Amino acid sequence: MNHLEITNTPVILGLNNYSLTGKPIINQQRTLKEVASIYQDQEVAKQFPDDTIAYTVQAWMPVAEGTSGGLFFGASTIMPGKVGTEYFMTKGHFHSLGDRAEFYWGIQGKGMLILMDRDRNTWAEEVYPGSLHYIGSEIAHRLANTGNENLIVGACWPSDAGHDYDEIARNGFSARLVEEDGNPTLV
Ligand code: PAN
Ligand code: ZN
Repeated sequence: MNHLEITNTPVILGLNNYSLTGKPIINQQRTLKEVASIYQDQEVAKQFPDDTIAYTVQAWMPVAEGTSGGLFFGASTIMPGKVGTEYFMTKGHFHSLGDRAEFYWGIQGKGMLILMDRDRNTWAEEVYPGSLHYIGSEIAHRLANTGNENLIVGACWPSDAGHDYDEIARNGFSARLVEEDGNPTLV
């Protein structure tokens, strides 16, 4: 940047659909098949068509992953749907630097933020447009779409947080969010 120069930000957030445009933007897509192993009924998950998208993530990473002191900004879209009684959801993770926190906020649709501490206590917060969620140190987090439209959730996290997917891949969360009598319930 030159002294006294007035510039344009390289990334724009569409306030109607919360999509990011500009550079550099990362676009991630997870098919249901790819994440089938997170569901109780993996066989049912594997039977969905190859092109069924479970969720997408857009992110602006202005600095290299792992940089200390920076921030990343993202928006996740979880599609509506269920595998048996279990709602479409993200893989979920602890941060690799476990003490790195994160903000989530609801933008569109409805869902649950499922949280688990290192002692494997699991609880959830309702997500809806305007709900704001502080995910503290050493807390695993996962989003589930409990509605029938796309669930869109914003996120902001430290650039050195990293993602530890292994722990959840190995041991899962200690509870699952399923529909029981028409209501989302942790079991
Ligand atoms: C989010 C998540 C996003 C996708 O940006 O990465 O919702 O979920 P998974 O990473 O668990 O598949 C975040 O929490 N970043 O730290
Ligand atoms: Zn995270």
